[in-house]
Amino acid sequence: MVIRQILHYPDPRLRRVAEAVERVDDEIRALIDDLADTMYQAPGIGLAAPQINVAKRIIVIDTSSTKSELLVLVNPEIIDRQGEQTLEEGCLSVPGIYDTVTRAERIKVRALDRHGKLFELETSELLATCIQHEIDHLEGKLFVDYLSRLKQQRIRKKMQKQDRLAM
Ligand code: GNR
Ligand code: NI
Repeated sequence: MVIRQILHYPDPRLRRVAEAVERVDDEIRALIDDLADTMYQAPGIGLAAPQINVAKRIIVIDTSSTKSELLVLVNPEIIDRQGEQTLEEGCLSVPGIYDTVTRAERIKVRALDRHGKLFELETSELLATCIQHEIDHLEGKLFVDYLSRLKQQRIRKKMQKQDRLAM
């Protein structure tokens, strides 16, 4: 078990565009395990490598109620999107903040699994939103970017104060 530290908004390291994984080897699998351990411990339903300060295109997700269905996506790509849905989101990098975001309702995603095998997944509802939220992290994007400038300003101040007090 390796629990890694999760970066908090407005840390500029969350803004980097992550690099594609060239080969899914043991080192990448160890990183996937750390991501999963850190996600479950938080607890959260998803985590992207940039959130633990690793600029690689890797995400883990588990939206099951039993926390027993780990989904690993390496180099994920959304190849089809349909409709719109608005759900309330939170983010482990913006703790304590929740707000609604409108995203595609149904997506088809292509990715590599933990063995480097290509697979495709068609999904909707919370899992579709979560995958889009995590892929945004790989692009240096956060859910707060979809909120008004005023809300973003308030959130930034609140987070800076929280993290100052925590130090
Ligand atoms: O734990 C999380 N919950 C969540 C709820 C609604 C939409 C997206 C998410 S992802 C978030 C964990 C996280 O920050 N992943 O990047
Ligand atoms: Ni997040």
